Amino acid sequence: MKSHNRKTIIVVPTYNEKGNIQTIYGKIFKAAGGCHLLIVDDNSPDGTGRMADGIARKDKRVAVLHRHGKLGLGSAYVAGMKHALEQGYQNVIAMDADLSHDPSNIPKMLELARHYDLVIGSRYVKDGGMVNWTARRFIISRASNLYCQWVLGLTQDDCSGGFKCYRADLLRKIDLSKVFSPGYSFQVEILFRAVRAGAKAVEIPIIFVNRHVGESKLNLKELWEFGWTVLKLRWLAWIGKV
Ligand SMILES: Nc1nc2c(ncn2[C@@H]2O[C@H](COP(=O)(O)OP(=O)(O)OP(=O)(O)O)[C@@H](O)[C@H]2O)c(=O)[nH]1
Ligand SMILES: [Mg+2]
Repeated sequence: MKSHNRKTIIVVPTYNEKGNIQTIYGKIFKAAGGCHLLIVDDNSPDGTGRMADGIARKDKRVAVLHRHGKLGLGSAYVAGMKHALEQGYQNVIAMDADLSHDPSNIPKMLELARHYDLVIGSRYVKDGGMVNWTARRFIISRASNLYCQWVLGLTQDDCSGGFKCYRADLLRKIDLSKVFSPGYSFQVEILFRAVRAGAKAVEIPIIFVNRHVGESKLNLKELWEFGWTVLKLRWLAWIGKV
């Protein structure tokens, strides 16, 4: 076990991921056996939470945070991050449960986390990319990235990705109780708040594989929320509240 692994918790939010949870669990610990895993489940109707409990009973490295209903991806991450800070972890890795993010990138992220506050798994740097995406999904992703780079002045190539490693020190500088995005726009909000907090960030290439199992929870409402969140963040920065 590498020593840095003992300091790391991987936060995986789940909603109806029963077809993926066992596989992602296996892959995470194959790549990073010394880490801990926190599954944040929002009372998934398909029983993902019960399956996660079964995994946690057999493996002491795993814990499950149950919430009463679908409260959104962003608030699930905030809950996971608060737990990580309370428990004294030094690194927090955020990743999806649907096998879109390959856990084999975790060791490289942890290596870089020794020098950077934020390591971003990026689809839009050299050698990064995506597999199995529809043209529509690609256009939505590219357009939303250009939009937040333009409005918020972000210089990262991938501003909306969810595979990241945060140093706990950085999360302490960001007041997590002020994060307001319940859903997918959380990704841009946390990136913006991290940059405003002076984070030293780096991007590493990842290949994002579109989910094979389960359903996407990304919908039109989430896209509208994304648009508004970016404008609200711009405004908050102008009045010095971020
Ligand atoms: N706890 C919790 N997890 C959620 C919620 N919404 C999404 N998730 C999880 O967050 C991760 C990302 O959600 P996805 O639906 O895969 O989002 P996406 O990757 O943008 O879209 P697709 O891959 O096309 O489905 C997955 O692990 C989901 O199960 C939620 O409201 N609560
Ligand atoms: Mg996904």
